[in-house]
Amino acid sequence: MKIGITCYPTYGGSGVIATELGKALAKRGHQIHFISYALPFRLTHYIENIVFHEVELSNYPLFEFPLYSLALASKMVEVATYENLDLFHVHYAIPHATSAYLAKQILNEKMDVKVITTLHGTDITLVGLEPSFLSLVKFSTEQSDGVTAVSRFLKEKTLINYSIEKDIEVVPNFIDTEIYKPNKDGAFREHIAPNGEKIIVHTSNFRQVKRVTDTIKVFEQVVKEIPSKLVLVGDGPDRSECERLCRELHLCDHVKFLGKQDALVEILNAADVFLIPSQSESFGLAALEAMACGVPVVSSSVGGLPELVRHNETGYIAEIGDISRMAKYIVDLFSNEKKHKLFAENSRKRAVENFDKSIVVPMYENYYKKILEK
Ligand code: GMT
Repeated sequence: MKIGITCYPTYGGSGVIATELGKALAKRGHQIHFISYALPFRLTHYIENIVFHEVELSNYPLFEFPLYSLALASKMVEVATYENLDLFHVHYAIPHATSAYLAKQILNEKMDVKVITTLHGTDITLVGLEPSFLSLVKFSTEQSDGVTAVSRFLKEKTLINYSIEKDIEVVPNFIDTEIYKPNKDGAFREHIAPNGEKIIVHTSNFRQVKRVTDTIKVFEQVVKEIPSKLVLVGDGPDRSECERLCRELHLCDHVKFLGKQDALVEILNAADVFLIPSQSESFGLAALEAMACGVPVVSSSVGGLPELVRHNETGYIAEIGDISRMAKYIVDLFSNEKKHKLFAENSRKRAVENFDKSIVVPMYENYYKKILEK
């Protein structure tokens, strides 16, 4: 198949999934054309069957605001025409599904290019619900030839919040469990916890929905019981507030802010627990990455997290903001080696058996076939 993939290239789980999907499909012989404003950050080297098309923005003085959605639609038309695309697969509805709709209409007389939209999270649960976007997201989703959502939760939210009557296919996030795998050889653990302390890791983009301050409040309770360290990976709007909170709680010696990091597998492998207390999380790719490395997850009970984390089997789930319960669960895991080992093994097993790319990529491939046959 000849597939145009559009995603946010520089940031976030939707871009990761889109890029890894494109790479996996290219290896399976499909022709992949990434169409975006920058090279997806996971496209680090040349891969046969992958071409990148940059959307260039005009800086004509009259356009005070960049016309990205329109420039993207134009580029989609160009790539579909000259590369003879079968379909556009767009990740994150805003504005990608709308640009794809426009491109499809423009191409309509010449060719029938199908549009598949993958809903990832805040495109539906947050940004899309803003009054200025709601009808646009509803329309663009309804007009897509196919729609996938990354969890049952997100599918239900889409159908209810936007009053949409449409078949939405649930295709979960996936991971390469050959790359994200247990490996306890790294030097990171000793560096962070030289006296054998336990390690809690959290990775996110430090937006409000991630409730990163909760990780610090949970840690404050854990460290009172068990010598431990908290490692925070990533950056974003709430980082300063988190650093301030650490100072206020006198935790600076125990909390390490690493900022954005590439060596995630090594960091995750040093973790004893991964903590994700989000306010909203349609799937939780970060938690899956940890599980694949054999790290039990303590999470909030929101969104798609309960579809990933098995309570009392691969980790624990608590209500949003229930700091004490999350701390209690972590202390429980830190003080019970046998249980920790079992949860770690269960986590790895669940990642391999349900969310490995060899299982999920064919789900997308089959869905493409189904939509193309329509
Ligand atoms: O929706 C977002 O906040 C952005 C998006 C992204 O690009 O990172 O994250 C969502 O998509 C990921 C990949 O499907 C999911 O694993 C995340 O759970 C989801 N984030 C939220 O729902 C907050």
